[in-house]
Amino acid sequence: QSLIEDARKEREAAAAAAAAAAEAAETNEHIVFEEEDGKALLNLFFTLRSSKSPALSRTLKVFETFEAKMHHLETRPSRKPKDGLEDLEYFVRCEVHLSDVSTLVSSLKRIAEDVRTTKEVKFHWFPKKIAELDRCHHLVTKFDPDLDQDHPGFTDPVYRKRRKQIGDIAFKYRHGESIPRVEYTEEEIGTWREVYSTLRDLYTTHACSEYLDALKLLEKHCTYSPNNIPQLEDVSNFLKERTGFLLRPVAGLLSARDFLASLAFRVFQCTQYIRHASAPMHSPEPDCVHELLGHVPMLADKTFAQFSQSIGLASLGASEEDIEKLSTLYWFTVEFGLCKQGDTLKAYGAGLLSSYGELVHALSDEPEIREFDPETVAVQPYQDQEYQSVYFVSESFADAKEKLRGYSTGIKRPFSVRFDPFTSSIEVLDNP
Ligand code: HBI
Ligand code: NLE
Ligand code: FE
Repeated sequence: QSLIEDARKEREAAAAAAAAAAEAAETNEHIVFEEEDGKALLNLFFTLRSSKSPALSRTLKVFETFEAKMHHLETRPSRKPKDGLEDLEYFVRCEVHLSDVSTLVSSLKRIAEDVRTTKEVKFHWFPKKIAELDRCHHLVTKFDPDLDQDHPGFTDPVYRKRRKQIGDIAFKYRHGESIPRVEYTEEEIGTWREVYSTLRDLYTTHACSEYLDALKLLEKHCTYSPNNIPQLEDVSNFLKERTGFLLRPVAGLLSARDFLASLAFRVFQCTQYIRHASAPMHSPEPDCVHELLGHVPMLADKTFAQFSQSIGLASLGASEEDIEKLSTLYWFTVEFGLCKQGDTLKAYGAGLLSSYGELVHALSDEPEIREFDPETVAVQPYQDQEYQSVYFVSESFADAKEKLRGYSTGIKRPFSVRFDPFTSSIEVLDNP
């Protein structure tokens, strides 16, 4: 238990250091980030003791500091006076930057008593320029070899150290830089070789034709082979020429919001470490095998690239509920999708194409197979530990793309977005 606690502290310290570094980098950056953030509507209830003057002016100073836009301020004598003094109860409704909410509330707690709050998110911040993806770095701790006792690397200190080392590349990375190369060890290349050779044999019968075409090109032009783990920088340059997609390194699982936002810019967030040598055939978390063998060949297909970007664009500034639905759609298409080819079923989902075990399972007669329909898929429950029990089939990527377009127009947002490929930025149009 204390091991977990230590690991957690270490990770928090690393995250704080990374945030500080990011801030320092931001001020030196030639691209100036606009001071922008999502907005929250905050309801605050608190009591100011009259024995503690000048409590009111100090309180107002807090609101001023955080540039809170006051919508309402109301006060009344407290109904439970203490020490015979007339305390005042306050109700404030104001609009503040989403990222300031917790600091504002804790500042207020130092002055006022009985502080109670409720919050409504007005809208979520989202990146408008490709360089702002540097701010989409919120990791979720799931399947973490430092924290999860079931992770095959949990009891392997060498593996955990290696993960930190490779993760550091991602923490330090900024948009526009070339992706540092990793010199993989013999053991790591051994893991890659095992997965690559087993999967390579299966692809002929199990992978869709778009995938097979792209894999051939990657083998010819991009150092894909059983004996070499391709470098993200080389693969990124390859994809850039094919579909304009870029890769950027990431240290692990990102929040769904941040992950999907990058797709809007045709940027794919890629892990650079490899799965533990003891579990080559299936990993519940992404690793470079999953990114390079699962995602990359599909991202080289024009229609699939458009499909991926559309999910990203639909996610920008969306509500929590819509992000959840889009994540689920992403899960059952980009990760675990099947498609028809002639009269056979083939895999195009990256989670299938990078897992020998699940690829065979998905195309056996065990799982349930249903037709892809965005409305139903968006609310289909799923788990991310084991093989899926249901998969969805699309007629083609063009068909899936059209259906998704229909679904996306039903998502309610107070604005619409358009990607400008000349500047790699998002134009926001306010809806009347
Ligand atoms: N983060 N690094 C990374 N890779 C993923 O594939 C990924 C992610 N975060 C969320 C996510 N996938 C999906 O669960 C969807 O929610 C988008
Ligand atoms: N299960 C996949 C694999 O083993 O490669 C990874 C899935 C990541 C969502
Ligand atoms: Fe993935």
